[in-house]
Amino acid sequence: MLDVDAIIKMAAPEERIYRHRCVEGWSIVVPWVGFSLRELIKRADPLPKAKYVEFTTLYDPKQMPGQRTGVLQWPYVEGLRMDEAMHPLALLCFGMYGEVLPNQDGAPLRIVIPWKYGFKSAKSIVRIRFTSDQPMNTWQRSAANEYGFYSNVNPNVDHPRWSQAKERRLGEFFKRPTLMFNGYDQVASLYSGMDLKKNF
Ligand SMILES: Nc1nc2c(c(=O)[nH]1)N[C@H]1C(S)=C(S)[C@@H](COP(=O)(O)O)O[C@H]1N2
Ligand SMILES: [Mo]
Repeated sequence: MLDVDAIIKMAAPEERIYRHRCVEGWSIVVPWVGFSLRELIKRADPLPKAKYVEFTTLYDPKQMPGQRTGVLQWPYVEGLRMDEAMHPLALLCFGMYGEVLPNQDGAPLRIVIPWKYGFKSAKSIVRIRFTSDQPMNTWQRSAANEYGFYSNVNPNVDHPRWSQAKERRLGEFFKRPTLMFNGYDQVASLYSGMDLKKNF
């Protein structure tokens, strides 16, 4: 067990300006505050059999009215493959716009995975666990044919109910083209040899 105050002191905070692309077709550019998730993982020193990281988030229907409904199975859970979580772009985040993270954006601690659809960027994390099997993330559990485990931003793989080729940047009128890996080509080697149409 590690206190959140101890976690955020593990490395120097950095401001990282990332594109954010929601699976539903909107996007935004956000200045986050945090440091690479790998800093925390290195401290935790996982066993070699740890192949994935699972993030469980806060279940508190008193504070979070959406959780009083059955739209999803709560708590919201997300997961990453270990090499994805160890990629320097994967951010452990506790602030935005130079301020402490607001509750609605995932206080006190969230992850930001800029090359994946926004739902992979779990907010208000209360538990991090290493696993040898691929974790079942909440959206995949709810509709596995629509939301995969990887969910890398990919303009060539449409959602079954809408195209992913374009996106609307909040505040803009015309749509702009969506970029492979949301423009973060640095991560491409994580997926070399994988069929990204199958592993969507
Ligand atoms: N715990 C939790 N994390 C979550 C979600 C959620 O419903 N619960 N929604 C996801 C989705 S779909 C998106 S697009 C981003 C939105 O982040 P923001 O609220 O900071 O804009 O959070 C993601 N993380
Ligand atoms: Mo989203």
